[in-house]
Amino acid sequence: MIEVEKKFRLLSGDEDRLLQGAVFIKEIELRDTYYDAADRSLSLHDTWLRERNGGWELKMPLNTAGSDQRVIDQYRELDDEQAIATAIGLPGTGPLLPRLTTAGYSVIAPLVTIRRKYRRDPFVIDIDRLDFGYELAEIELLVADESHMEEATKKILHFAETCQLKTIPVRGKVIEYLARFSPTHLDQLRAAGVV
Ligand code: V4E
Repeated sequence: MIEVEKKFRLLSGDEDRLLQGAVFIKEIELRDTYYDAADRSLSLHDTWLRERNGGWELKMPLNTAGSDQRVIDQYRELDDEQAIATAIGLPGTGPLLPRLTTAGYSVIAPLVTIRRKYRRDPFVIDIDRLDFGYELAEIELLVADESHMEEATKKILHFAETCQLKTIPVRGKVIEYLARFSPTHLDQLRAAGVV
């Protein structure tokens, strides 16, 4: 199964409309620590390495379209430490963190998110609240394979429209963190066409 997902900013009244008839599933805390190489070579290739609640995850872009094509947020994800090390060209073996440190990687964004998860069939809706005062909704749909992704994207956008959500460009949580706390890094991402 592939998860097709799209993020939305929540303006006044949006959350109530989005969650009308939705069933609350659970609330979780996500502790994400994002890392990048000293030359920012991961993020400048729209590649994102994080430790989430103790496990490692790498997100790499599926399509190579520019940021103006960002209709849906689709990434390939790895969660095996050795597979991640191979993908980012990290030498050696063993646990990732000491190898990253040796290679000059450092933390670029520490994020704490409270995520509330709901089901409003056939969609799953995440409401994310960050510790630094940012809020996002994510609408997700599971599809069997890539041939259904376009149809799923249309369904998500249509559903969002019926909830009167604005499909304005949305900064993901990391991008918002960099905008507030590392503006020079954000400028580099803009110059590279990642944002
Ligand atoms: C993909 C990405 C980043 C990594 C974080 O991904 P995101 O989907 O925001 O995290 P989260 O916590 O919702 O993941 P989930 O729990 O669903 O696995 S950081 C930046 N990006 C891409 C990106 C971009 N290139 N440009 C803009 C404006 N926003 C985001």
